[in-house]
Amino acid sequence: MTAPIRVASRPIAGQKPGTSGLRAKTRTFMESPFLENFVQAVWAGFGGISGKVLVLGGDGRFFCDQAAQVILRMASASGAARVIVGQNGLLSTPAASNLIRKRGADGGIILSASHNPGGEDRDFGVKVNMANGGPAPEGVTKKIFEATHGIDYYLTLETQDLDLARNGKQTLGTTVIEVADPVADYAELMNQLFDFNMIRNLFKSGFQIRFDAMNAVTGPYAVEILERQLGAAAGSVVNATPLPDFGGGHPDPNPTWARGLFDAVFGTGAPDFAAASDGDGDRNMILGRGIYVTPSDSLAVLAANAHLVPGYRSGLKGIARSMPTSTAVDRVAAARNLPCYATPTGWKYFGNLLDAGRITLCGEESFGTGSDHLREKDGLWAVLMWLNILAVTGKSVAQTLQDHWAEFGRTYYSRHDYERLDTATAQALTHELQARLPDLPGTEAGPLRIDEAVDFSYTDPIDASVATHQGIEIKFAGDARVVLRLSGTGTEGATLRIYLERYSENSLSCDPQEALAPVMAAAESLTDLAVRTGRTAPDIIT
Ligand code: VG1
Ligand code: CO
Repeated sequence: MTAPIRVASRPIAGQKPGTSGLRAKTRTFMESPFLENFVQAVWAGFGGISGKVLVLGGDGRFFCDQAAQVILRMASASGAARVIVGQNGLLSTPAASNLIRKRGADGGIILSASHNPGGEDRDFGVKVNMANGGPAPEGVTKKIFEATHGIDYYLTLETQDLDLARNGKQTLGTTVIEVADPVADYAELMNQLFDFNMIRNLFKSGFQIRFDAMNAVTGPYAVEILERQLGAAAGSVVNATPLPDFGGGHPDPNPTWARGLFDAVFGTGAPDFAAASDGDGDRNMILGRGIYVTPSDSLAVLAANAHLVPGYRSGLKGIARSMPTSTAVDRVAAARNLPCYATPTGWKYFGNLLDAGRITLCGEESFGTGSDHLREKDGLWAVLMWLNILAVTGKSVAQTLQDHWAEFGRTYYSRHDYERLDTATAQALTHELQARLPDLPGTEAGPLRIDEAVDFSYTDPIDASVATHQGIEIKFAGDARVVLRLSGTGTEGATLRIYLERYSENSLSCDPQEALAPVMAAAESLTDLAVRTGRTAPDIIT
C-alpha cells in the first residue's frame, strides 16, 4: 500500500472569488502545482474529504485525462472512501450532477471550461459541486478562495496511473475507485421524465432531427438516447465524438459558433428540429425549420407546456430565471399564477430554490435550461422537453412560437458580447455607470426615457445570503430594458455583456435586431461604448 506524501507548495493566483470553480489557460493548469493547489483548496472547501464519496468526470478536453489522475491520487491521499469516475474520465455536467444525487455522494469535481475552447493553448477548468449535485455556493467558494492563498503543501500518492477505460472497481491506497458508464444512469433518468414511446413515434412518422454535439461530451449521450433508444435516423447526431480540442472550434451552441447547424435550418432540406450542446453538455440551442428560438423564449415555451410532459404532469411549483434573462417567462408565470424569481447569473443561485421546492423550472438567457430533476442546467433534457412537447401537440417549432407569442405577446431579446476588452476600460465604464444610476430615472437615453436604474443585488429567499453588484439593470418607458454586466467566465481581458429586451403585445414581426435598435441606441448613449472601447459592433450576437 502507498502512503500519502506531502509536497511543499505555494499559493496560486487566478482564482476568482464567487465562481464555483476555476477557469484558466490549459498551460497554467499544466504547470504543477497549479492544479494540485486548487484541488487541495477544494478539499478544504469541502471541510476535508476523509471517508467521503466523490464523483469525478470531465468533458474530454485536452489535459482532462492527466488532471483526473492527479485528482484521484490526491483524493486517495486525503482519505476519500470512494471516487466514482466516468469511464475514460468522461461525464457531462448534468450526468455528474445526477450521479452525485443518485449515489448520495458528498460532492464532485467536473473537469471542464464549459463552452470555452479546449487544447494546450486554450482553456481548462475545474468545477466544484456539492452533495445536492449543484455548483458550490458562495460560502464554499469563499473558503476555497481563502485556502488557495494560504496553501503551503498538498497531499498525493506516488503511484502509476489507473486504467480508466475499464469499468468496475479498483483500489488506490485505501480508496475505492469505481469506473462507471457515464451514460447509463443519465439515460435512465431521461426515461423516467419523458414519454419515450411518443417521441419514438414522432421519429417513426418521419420527423427529422439534427443534433450537433460540437465534438464535445454530449455526443455519446445523444447517440445513445436520440438514435439508439428513440430511433432517430442514424447520423442525426453530428460531431458526436468528444475530441481534446473539440475539432478546433468553440463548443458553444449559439448562432456564431454553431453556424453550420444554424444555416442548415434556414436552407433547403432543413430538418424539422435542430439543437446543439456545449463542451460539458449543460447548454442547449434550439432551432426549428426556418426559425431560431432564443433561450429566453425557449424557457417561456417550456414553462407554458411542461404539463404535457409526464415528469411535469402535476404542474410547476414556480419558475426562476437569471435577472438578465428576458421577462418572457414572467408572463407565463403571471398567467398561470406561479411564483417567479429573478436571480443573479449563474446556476448556483437556483440551487436553494430547487432544494426548498419553491421552483420546478429555471433557466438563463445563455442557453441554459433545467429543472428540479438535477441541480445543473441540462442540454439534452431541454431537447427532450421540446421533442416531447412537439410529439404531443403535433406542431412545428415555428408554429409553437407563433402560438406562444399570440397568447403571451412577444419579448424581443438579444445579447451583445464585447470580448477581450481592456479590463481597466471595461471596469471604469461599469463603475461610472453604477455611480450615475441614482440620477438616471426620468432622464432620456438616446430615443428612450429611463424609468428605473438599479445595480442588481439579490437576497436569497431561503438562506438570506446577499449577492451585490450582479449587473446594471435599466428599465425604459415602453416595456424595454437593458442590462449590462461583466462576464465572470472569460480568461482573456474583460467581456462586457449587453442584454437588450423589448416587449410587444402584438408581435412587431420584424427582425429582433431592428426591434431592439432603440434599446441599443440607449445603451450606447449611456456608455459611450464606441468611443471608449473603439468597438463599433459586438463580437457575438445571440
Ligand atoms: C456565463 C453565462 C452564465 C452561465 C455561465 C456558466 O457566465 O452568462 O449565464 O451560468 O457562463 O455557464 P458569464 O459570467 O461569462 O456571463 V457554463 O455552460 O460555462 O457552466
Ligand atoms: Co457548460
